Amino acid sequence: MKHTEIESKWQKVWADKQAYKSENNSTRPKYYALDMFPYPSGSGLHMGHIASYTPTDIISRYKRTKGFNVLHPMGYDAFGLPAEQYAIQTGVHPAITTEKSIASFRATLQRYGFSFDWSREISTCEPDYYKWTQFIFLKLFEKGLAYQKEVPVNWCPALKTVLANDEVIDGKSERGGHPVIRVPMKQWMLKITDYAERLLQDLDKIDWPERTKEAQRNWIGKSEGATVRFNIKNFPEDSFEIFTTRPDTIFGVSFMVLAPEHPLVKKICTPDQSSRVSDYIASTAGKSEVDRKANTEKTGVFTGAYALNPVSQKEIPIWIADYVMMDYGSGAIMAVPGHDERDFEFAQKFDLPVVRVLESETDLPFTGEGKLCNSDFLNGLTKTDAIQKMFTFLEEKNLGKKQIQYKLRDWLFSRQRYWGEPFPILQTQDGKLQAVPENELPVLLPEVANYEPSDSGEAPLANNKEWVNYSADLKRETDTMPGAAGSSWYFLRYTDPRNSSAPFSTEAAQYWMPVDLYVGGAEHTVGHLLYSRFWTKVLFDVGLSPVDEPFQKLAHQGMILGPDGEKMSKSRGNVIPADEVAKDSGVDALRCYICFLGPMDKDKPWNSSGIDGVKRFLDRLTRLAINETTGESIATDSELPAEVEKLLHKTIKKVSEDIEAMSFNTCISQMMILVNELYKHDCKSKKVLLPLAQLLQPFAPHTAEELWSKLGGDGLVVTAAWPQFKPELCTDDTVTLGVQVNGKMRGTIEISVTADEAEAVAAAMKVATVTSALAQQTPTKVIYKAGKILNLIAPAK
Ligand code: ANZ
Repeated sequence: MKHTEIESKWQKVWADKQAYKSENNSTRPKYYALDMFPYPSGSGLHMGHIASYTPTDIISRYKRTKGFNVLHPMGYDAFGLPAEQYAIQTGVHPAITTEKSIASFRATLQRYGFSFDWSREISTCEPDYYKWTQFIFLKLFEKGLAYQKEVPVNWCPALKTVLANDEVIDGKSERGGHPVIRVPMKQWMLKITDYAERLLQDLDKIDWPERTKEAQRNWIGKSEGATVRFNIKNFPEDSFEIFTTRPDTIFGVSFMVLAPEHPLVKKICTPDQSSRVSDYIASTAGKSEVDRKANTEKTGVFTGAYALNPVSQKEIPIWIADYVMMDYGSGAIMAVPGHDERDFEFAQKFDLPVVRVLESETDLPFTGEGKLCNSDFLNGLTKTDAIQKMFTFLEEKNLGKKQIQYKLRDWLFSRQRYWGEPFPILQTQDGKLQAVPENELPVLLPEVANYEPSDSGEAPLANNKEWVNYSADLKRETDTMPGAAGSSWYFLRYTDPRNSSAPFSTEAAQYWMPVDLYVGGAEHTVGHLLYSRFWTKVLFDVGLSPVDEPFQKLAHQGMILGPDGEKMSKSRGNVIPADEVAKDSGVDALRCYICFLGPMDKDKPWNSSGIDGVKRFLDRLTRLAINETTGESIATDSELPAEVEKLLHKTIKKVSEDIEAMSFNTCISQMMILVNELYKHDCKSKKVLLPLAQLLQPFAPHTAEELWSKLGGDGLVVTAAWPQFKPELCTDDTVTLGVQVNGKMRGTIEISVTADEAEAVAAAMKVATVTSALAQQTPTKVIYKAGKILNLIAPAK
């Protein structure tokens, strides 16, 4: 039979028998294997999807046969920009485009035979799903974790929407690469910063790739330092705080820098500096955060005002510069050009004094460890001791205090777009916000005549006046939620996807959570993977989620590159269409080949001839069991040759262990070795072919099921209990044994672990170094322990 026929035949059987259905009320141990659900785009499923969904599918299939109740769901992250962009261009409602894409994705995923429990399929754009996204938003709102604020946002004029920091890459929008500028706008924000410390600490509880944890740690960016208050000369009423991680360097401060947006700037700036200051503020206003942080030439202007160093009482000029950010620390710094690179560059450019306060062999700026100098009571102390001493000093003198700072910003949560969840929020005429009553959820996404957002940033929903006017004195919020809203809790919904009275039941979540294995791209590290952790913690705090970490184990799949070793892209013309490969060689060959390419987490180039090798392996195995022309079984019931039996058990052991370790390429090669051995012995016995079909099942389920049924296996191979290996058959056949003569090592022999004494001695007598040590004598005594030691005793001559 052709592979396409075999595939559809078994897919139908699996579906009819609900072979992959997971049960909510089960006494079996559970296993939850999750894929990052796809965005159903018009361009369909590609190699990257298959490469990402194959590992979890292998593990799910394996765990099922190991007796686990496996939850392996699939759904669609269905709100988002592309469907909306398409709607703007064509007038087709995003719901229609999305539905079409979903239908095509579903059909493709089913054609690939992934073992999803389709009864749990969800889509974030369906009202019965986003009702609960809105419900969770209201929980955040009630807890004060969702608030509106006028903030400088990343505004993308081309897309006419604001973007979150993780959606902006090098000053350009992640989608489309359009320029992004900073403008102040009233936005919904989520207080993820309240959770910074827990998000950081709890990384220690989860089994994630170290580099991903480290990237989250850096994004959260915890700094321990101090705030220090500086008075301003001639402004006895005013003072300002700075944040520093290096209070030890306070004697090295030679100027102060305020962020251009700092509220004191206009007040303290002297008349003669006023126009320069205003010009500078105007020139930096539109600059993106990324540009301001970029290591370009420093800019800034003097305000004309002076601060007083609270420790030395020296007068220090106050400057403004855009390398100081308003939304970090206090929006102001004490500049220590001797020991900070940015301050040093600034001092060089504007000819400001550079003072050394730490000893070093090298020139300034020096940012390493050293002893303090030119620093009065700190002189001679190490940096660490000096920092501690300053903490105490500042607190005692009431000049400052210890402070912990995080780089993490609150999550910008509104979009001026159409295709997203409406906020369940009403506004009174005097601007007060209130929740839509819970029994009115979902707030359905209304129809609008025009999907296009306006240049002023007003969202398309504002066009539907009837919808906006909730009542005579209440108006609806017209922004929508960002794409990451629906994906921040979908893993919880899968546990109880048809619940209509709650986002999920506590019992269901209690049973299934946390996710045991989550596989997806590392590009989501500081977006989705952080947001999901945050929402789970909030849901935990309000008593809805039983866990405060959603994903116990995370793995990233590497990219499958084009045959040229470059990322597959249409413009490079190196795209290998998964569909065509599946059509030509079969889904199973494609799955196995993806595994065979190399370690799952590595990027690896596609090799077009390699797929044929894997296909040959599957065909060769099939030919051992099934007559190609008649389709009948040709397998025998004969006993296995000892070598074959041993290799079978070794293969069971290795495949079991390697699947657990997600080392799939080595599983495939081990099975190839076994098949070669079967050909060598012309062995077609069911005693090896049946368990081999079982081992193959997670990787090549259709081929395995066909083999299993032709060989007369019981029930379905996808649910048959995983084969056991006999440990005693898995030991190595031969060992290298040291041969001693009168207790002295004289040589080595390769010998079977079970060889008896006579065999061992005979082998030793063939080793020249041994016979010469014996000086042609026959040993009078032999000490032999199989696999361990051989000592030949002969009277000394
Ligand atoms: C004096 C100093 C001396 C500093 C020195 C560093 C080295 P992290 O580790 O990233 O937290 N800083 C504080 N607030 C800032 C802001 N809003 N914009 C830009 N820079 C700011 O960095 C903390 C250091 O970054 C602080 O410590 C401050 O410079 C600067 F030898 O204070 B430091």
